[in-house]
Amino acid sequence: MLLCSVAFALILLGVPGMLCEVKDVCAGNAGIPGTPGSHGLPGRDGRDGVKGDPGPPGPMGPPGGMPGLPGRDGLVGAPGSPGERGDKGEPGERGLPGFPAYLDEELQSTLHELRHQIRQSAGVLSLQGSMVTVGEKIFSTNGQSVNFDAIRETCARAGGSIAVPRNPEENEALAGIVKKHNTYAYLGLQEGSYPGVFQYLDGAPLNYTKWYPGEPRGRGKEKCVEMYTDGQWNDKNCLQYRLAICEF
Ligand code: MMA
Ligand code: CA
Repeated sequence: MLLCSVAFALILLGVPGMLCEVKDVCAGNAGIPGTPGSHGLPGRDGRDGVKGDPGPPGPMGPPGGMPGLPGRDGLVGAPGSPGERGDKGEPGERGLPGFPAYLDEELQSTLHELRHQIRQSAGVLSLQGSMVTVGEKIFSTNGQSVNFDAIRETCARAGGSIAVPRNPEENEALAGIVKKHNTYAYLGLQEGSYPGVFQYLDGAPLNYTKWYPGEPRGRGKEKCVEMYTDGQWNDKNCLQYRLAICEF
């Protein structure tokens, strides 16, 4: 139809060589497609896309501005080590008079019990012969024989000191122990700075002696004193094994 219309128009325009009768319209083959036209104008902006992720932090800015205010106080620290002991204070005022001890029933019954227990202990020890009481003094032996220094050590450990008779009664009591063990004992005496002059271990001079006739005759060579089984004394070197008797 379009072709016919074009041909008809050409006839009407009187184009030479193009003679066609209206009845005999012919249809040719399609021509080669033309070249693409030029780009059209840019379209309008599309709608906004969805919001993107936040970007990375930016670099630190240059220093500037005034320093900030100080922060709050920190937590309390651990306690320090104790200081040195101070000087002793003045004694306090004297307190009111106390309750009289004889009216304190609990105290009295404790004392009664202690006296009873001490009496029992002393009784058992004296029956064993391991304790001899003379006046305020108690002599006791462990039955062992050792040298002078070892006896002093043993007695000191026990809270006493090596036995030494200070009067005839004490000498007799000690002699009884020596005789019973049939072993000489060292006494708590020693030779002082002058040969033949003996003293108590604290350096005090003797106020009682019971030397065997002719003793002491070690003349500086025998600095200790032993008791024979008859209770008499002999100066002797300190390295013999002698019965350990202590006094308390
Ligand atoms: C021993 C010794 C002395 C003591 C005399 C007594 C020989 O020495 O025990 O101390 O004086 O005997 O004869
Ligand atoms: Ca002697």
